[in-house]
Amino acid sequence: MRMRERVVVLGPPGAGKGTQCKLLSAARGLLHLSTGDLLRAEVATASTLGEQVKAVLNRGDLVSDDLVLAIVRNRLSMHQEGWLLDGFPRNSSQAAMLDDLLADLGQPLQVALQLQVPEEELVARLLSRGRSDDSEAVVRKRLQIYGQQTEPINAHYQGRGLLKCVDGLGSIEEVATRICNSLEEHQHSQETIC
Ligand code: B4P
Repeated sequence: MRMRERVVVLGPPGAGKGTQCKLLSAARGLLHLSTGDLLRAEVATASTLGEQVKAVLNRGDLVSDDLVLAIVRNRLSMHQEGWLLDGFPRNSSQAAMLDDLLADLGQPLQVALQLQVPEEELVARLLSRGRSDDSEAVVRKRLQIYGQQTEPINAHYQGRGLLKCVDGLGSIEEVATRICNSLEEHQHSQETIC
């Protein structure tokens, strides 16, 4: 059962999605699919596409839906076991595309985990991370885009009874424990309903 967990991890930039997905994928044997990591890997190849992606990341904008969907479709169609989607979907059109893709693949989503962290803590974490797209102006812009485009998709999952909110403040280990408890609780409630 565990090997087939299919989870979307949501939350603002700096909430710790990447940090927690790495731990969770190792602990539960799940594929960790981070659209941010895959985009940064494309930038590292210095291809023409990579140069275009780099300019978008450095502005703090979102990369085009079609490009991100192509990346996700390619990876998920090769992987029938459990997975964690980290950083996707990022807006309502990506959420609708993901619904269609998962219906096509016969891999229904089981849970959407939302990591919650106050804005000033997010800014502090991202500025101390020091990635090339983490200047204060870019971080503020990413948070603004998150509020406008990404946060509204929580309602998409809440309406289907799939949203679980987890407090992302505290040590990395404390947050990881909360996430595991939340997944177990969700799984138990689904089994009870079935
Ligand atoms: P992502 O790579 O998804 O990264 P993120 O949102 O910046 O950070 P994350 O939440 O993963 O935080 P992390 O664990 O690193 O996105 C980067 C860019 O890629 C986007 O801005 C966008 O341009 C593009 N992109 C990605 N997906 C896209 C999509 N679907 N569509 C279009 N564009 C897309 O943690 C942050 C820091 O906090 C780290 O330094 C970490 O060590 C620290 N930290 C983590 N947990 C902590 C804790 N509990 N306490 C203290 N510090 C903690």
